[in-house]
Parts: sequence; structure tokens; C-alpha cells
Amino acid sequence: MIVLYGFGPLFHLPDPSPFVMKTEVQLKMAGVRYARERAAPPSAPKGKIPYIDDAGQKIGDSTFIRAHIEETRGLNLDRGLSADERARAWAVERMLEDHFYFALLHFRWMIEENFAKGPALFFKGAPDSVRDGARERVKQNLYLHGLGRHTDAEIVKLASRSLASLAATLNGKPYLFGNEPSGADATAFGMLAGILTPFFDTPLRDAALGQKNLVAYSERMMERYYPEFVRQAA
Ligand SMILES: N[C@@H](CCC(=O)N[C@@H](CS)C(=O)NCC(=O)O)C(=O)O
Repeated sequence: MIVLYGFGPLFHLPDPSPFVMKTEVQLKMAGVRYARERAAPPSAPKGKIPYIDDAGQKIGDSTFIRAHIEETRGLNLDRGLSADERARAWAVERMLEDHFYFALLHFRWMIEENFAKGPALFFKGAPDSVRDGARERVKQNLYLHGLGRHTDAEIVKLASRSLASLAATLNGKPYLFGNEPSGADATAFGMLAGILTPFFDTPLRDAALGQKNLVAYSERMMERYYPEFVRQAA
């Protein structure tokens, strides 16, 4: 059986990492049996969470995990999508994972009060220097990515364009590419849920709340893939 390594429920989310939520939803989409375990990034094959262990084979990175599931179980989470839709699905995923995610990271880690009640919890019991060092590393990563060189207002401006683009792609459909979810829905949902959680009050959350179809979509996905979590939270 596959073991999915994530952080565990936190910040009113099934997992604080959009990438763990993506992978878990894709495992559910694939109908594959799996167990969840907690792990910290240093133990991951690529130093990042999520990773899976499939009968002793460790695979890091949500995109490679998906490819592994599809290849070994003979399925395709984009079945039913046209070549054009598959191309757009990839573009949506890259926009969210390699651009939008860094805005999410910025508002969780670089805003003092969000950091104190959020990511600082990862370092409970550890010396302050470990917590501060990790925060400094995230700051450096944001700077090297490029997004960290902008003001808060500029980051919101760029990320809001991604939200608007996602809202236009979804339009009035139940899922990104039609009546049934496909692979990219897992990515979009993980990212949206991570932004919409009421745990963090951020201007990016306000921007997402302004896209009504995205809010309804995130709730629809949560209800479909985490019904037990919705019930617990009620
Ligand atoms: N490209 C990776 C991104 C995963 C990622 O950024 N994970 C974060 C948590 S959300 C992490 O483990 N960061 C720890 C680190 O960078 O040291 C994927 O798709 O899985």
C-alpha cells in the first residue's frame, strides 16, 4: 500500500501544504488505497513534502508522484480531456505551483502575525534559532524566486491576475474542464483551500473571496474529497 507523507491537519485544512492536498486528492481520484503519515521535509527524498512510499520505492514531488501512480496503475487523470485542455491544464498547474504558491508562502511566512500563529507552530519545542533560521531560508527562497522582491500590494496584484485567470478557466463549469474533475482540479483546489482558509486573514484571501465561482468550487471539491473533514469542522 502507498504511504503518503504530509504534515497532518492544520490551519483548518486537511493539510497545510497545497501540494499534499493535491496528491491526496489525486490518490482519491485514482481510487488507490493509501495511508497517511506525518514527516518533516529533511526526511523526504527531495527535501520537500509530499513524498510517497510505494512498497519501498520513495518518490518525491507531487507531479512525479502523480506520474508514478498513473504509470504503475495504468490510468490517466486527464482521460476525457482534449489535447488543448491537457495543454491548458499543464499551464494552470505551473501558474499555481511555480507562481501563485509563492504568494501564499509570502503571506503565511513574512507577515508577522500570520507567521506567529501559523508556520511558527512547526517549530514548537525547538530552539528559537531553528525557527528563525527556517524563516530566513523561506525569505531567501522568495527573494531568489523573484516574488519576494515586490511589495505586498504588488504581490497581491500579480496573484490576483492568476486568480482571475483561474476563475475565467473555470467559468460556470463544476470543474476546470467540464462536469468531472481531472488532475489539475486537485492542484487548483489545494491552492485555493490554502488561500481561503479563515485561519489566515490576508489580502490574497480577500481577492479570492471576490471570485465567487472559485469559492463555490473550493467548497464543492472539499465536500467531494474531504466530506469527513467538512462534517468535523461544522
Ligand atoms: N514541487 C514540489 C513542491 C513541494 C513543496 O514546496 N513543499 C513544501 C511544503 S508546502 C516543503 O516541503 N518545503 C520545505 C522546504 O522547502 O524546505 C511538489 O510539487 O511536491
